[in-house]
Amino acid sequence: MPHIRKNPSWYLPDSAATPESVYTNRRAFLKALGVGGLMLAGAGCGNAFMAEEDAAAPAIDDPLPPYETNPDYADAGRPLSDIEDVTTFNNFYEFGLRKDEPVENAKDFELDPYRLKIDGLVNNPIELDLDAVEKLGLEERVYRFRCVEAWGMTVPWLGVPLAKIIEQADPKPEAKFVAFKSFLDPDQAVGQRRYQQYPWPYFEGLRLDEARNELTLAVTGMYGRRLPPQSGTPLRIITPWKYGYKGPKSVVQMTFAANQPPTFWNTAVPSEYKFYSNVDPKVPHPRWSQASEWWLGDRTTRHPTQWYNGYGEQVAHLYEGIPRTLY
Ligand SMILES: Nc1nc2c(c(=O)[nH]1)N[C@H]1C(S)=C(S)[C@@H](COP(=O)(O)O)O[C@H]1N2
Ligand SMILES: [Mo]
Repeated sequence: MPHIRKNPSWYLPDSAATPESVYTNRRAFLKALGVGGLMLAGAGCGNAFMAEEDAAAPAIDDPLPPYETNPDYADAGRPLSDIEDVTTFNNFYEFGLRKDEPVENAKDFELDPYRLKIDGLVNNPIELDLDAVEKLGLEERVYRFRCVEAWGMTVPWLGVPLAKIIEQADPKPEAKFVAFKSFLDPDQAVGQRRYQQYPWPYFEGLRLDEARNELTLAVTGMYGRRLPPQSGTPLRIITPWKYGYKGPKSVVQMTFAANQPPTFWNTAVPSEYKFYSNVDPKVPHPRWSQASEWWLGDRTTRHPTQWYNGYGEQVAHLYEGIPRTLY
């Protein structure tokens, strides 16, 4: 593995887990008992569904299938962000509005069993568990990431090109867009209980050619491990040329459609968040400039923001003839 790093704060060895977190996490609980799901099933106290459920439940310390770093995206031209910063400074409104809340409030969050449901205008509606997604070809790519709030980071993601997932579902010719839906579970997500003004669950959308672009990733891990809860376990979408909110976390459904789908932030604050949301230093947010940004770990040094976050070579052709201010 090319990136060797110290374990981040969210990675607790079993011996360090508190009794409380052990008992609220079914997987860790089974581990503490020294039994895996397969053994349980084999011992006759499980059924096929249980065995399957266990196989689908992701945990941070579950082994990943073998993967390689994509040589085209091995180097993002700037230093990797510190994993500690990336996993303690988060936007995940389901778990609180402050940047330091998701790491705490999502600690025990899991989607178990996990299925990515793919439906709408497709010839082959399917549900994929995490193994099925990763079998399509997991790879590592280092991408620049830019939040609309003018901060950035640089992350070694592990993911599958979304185009490979789309191929499995075989969209019909009428399909021109794809809508994504995040999980809905107010019992686990304090923000979904507390902030009723938001139209939960989180939802986003892309044009089909954007979704199929070589850059678009269905991400299941980062820094050589699976995604921790606060980073969008078990699967999130990453489109590095767009502002971060275009990439929903903890995605459970993808629906192909003929028309442009509504989005969470455009629905909540239409005057500030448009559908395209391409990174563009020349198009200011109504309340602040987008000309520069700071990177996690150093709030005081400003860096010039690049059009399409520097990915114009891969995506500029998608927007020929569309005025930048529509972004
Ligand atoms: N479901 C969901 N997805 C989400 C968000 C969210 O609040 N809920 N926030 C978005 C925003 S604004 C950003 S910048 C990134 C933040 O990802 P990070 O916390 O891993 O940096 O997630 C995006 N995806
Ligand atoms: Mo963001």
